[in-house]
Amino acid sequence: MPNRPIPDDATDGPPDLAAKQGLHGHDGGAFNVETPAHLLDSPLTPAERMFVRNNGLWPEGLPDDPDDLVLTLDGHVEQPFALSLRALKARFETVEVTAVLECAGNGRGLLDPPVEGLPWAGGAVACARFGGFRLADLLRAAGPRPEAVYTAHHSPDQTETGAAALSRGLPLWKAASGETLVAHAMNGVPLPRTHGGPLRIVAPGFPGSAWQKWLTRIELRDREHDGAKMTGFDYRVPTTPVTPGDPLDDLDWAVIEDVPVKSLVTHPAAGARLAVGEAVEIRGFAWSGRVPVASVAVACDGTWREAAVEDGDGPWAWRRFRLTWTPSREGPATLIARARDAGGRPQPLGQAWNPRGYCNNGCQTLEVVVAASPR
Ligand SMILES: Nc1nc2c(c(=O)[nH]1)N[C@H]1C(S)=C(S)[C@@H](COP(=O)(O)O)O[C@H]1N2
Ligand SMILES: [Mo]
Repeated sequence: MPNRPIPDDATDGPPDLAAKQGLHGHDGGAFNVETPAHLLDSPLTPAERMFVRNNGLWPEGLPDDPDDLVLTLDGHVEQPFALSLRALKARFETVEVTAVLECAGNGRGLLDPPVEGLPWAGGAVACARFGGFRLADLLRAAGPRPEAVYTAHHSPDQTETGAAALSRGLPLWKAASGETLVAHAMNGVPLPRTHGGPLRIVAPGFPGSAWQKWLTRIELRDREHDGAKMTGFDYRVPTTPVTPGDPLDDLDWAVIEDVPVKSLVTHPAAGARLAVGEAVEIRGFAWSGRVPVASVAVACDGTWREAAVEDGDGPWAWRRFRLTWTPSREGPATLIARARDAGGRPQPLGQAWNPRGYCNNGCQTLEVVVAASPR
């Protein structure tokens, strides 16, 4: 399906696409939309406000009844199996994890010099409560052989030339971690088709590319997976610092297995009109990968102040930060949020440039306008 304007009825797309109102669409052959920051102002992002990242066309051939979906687990295992979602629900416990889903390319569009790839401005991020089976439980049932070190995830979505759109995997340590799910629910309802239903991988702390949608097969491998968008420069970063113009082939590239600390102001909105002497709550969310968020500071019109940071819904959820600011002078003003992780690493004040534009956690800069007196 070409990326046309978001349809206002569901006749030609997955049933929940119709609700994607207020999101910003990107050009290209696949359906990709992102969320303006002010629409992300709730601890759990509703499905209708969640960004969509498709590397290919919508999948075909998935069953109408999600419970009829068959998931195969094979490869380097003792007991391969193929079970319907109905049978999986009967056999495996469903647990819930609240986690941040962020495209590795989020913020790429802010890089200078620009790099190839979807120019996400910063809204390819969301936080939701996922329900599903622990991948660890499925793996235990299949019995990985000693040589198994990596999973490979397979789905029916294809590019326009008929190749697999994306087939990513996880190192076994992450696949077998308790937070990694094969999810069939989101925010208390069956996982919407738009977001990978009937089944998707949820890999908290890994970039969205690892969260395989429309999952039909998990294969255990004795080496790192080499499926679509796993090799070359895709979803990889150079292991050493790089400057624009460096020849890419000379660099050592590693799969992204963590995300750096980051924050987003969700209120006020960019361009909001504030007033001298009138207090405004500045709030948003901070998140990170393996190393937890420690603190958030916000520069309000040039002065840095610490925000209060609330606990998230578990270790993989984003954390609300708040700060009250009373503008004291008229004119344009800049708000900059800067989170720091428990290892003492702050978000860079500039950009985190790399050749493919992944994991740009540079501080968001928000312009507002302060008027002379209350409206
Ligand atoms: N099968 C499949 N899974 C996929 C993708 C895809 O194109 N095909 N895109 C990945 C990428 S790059 C991201 S960022 C997330 C986006 O998830 P969402 O569309 O639910 O927001 O899905 C991941 N899973
Ligand atoms: Mo992504």
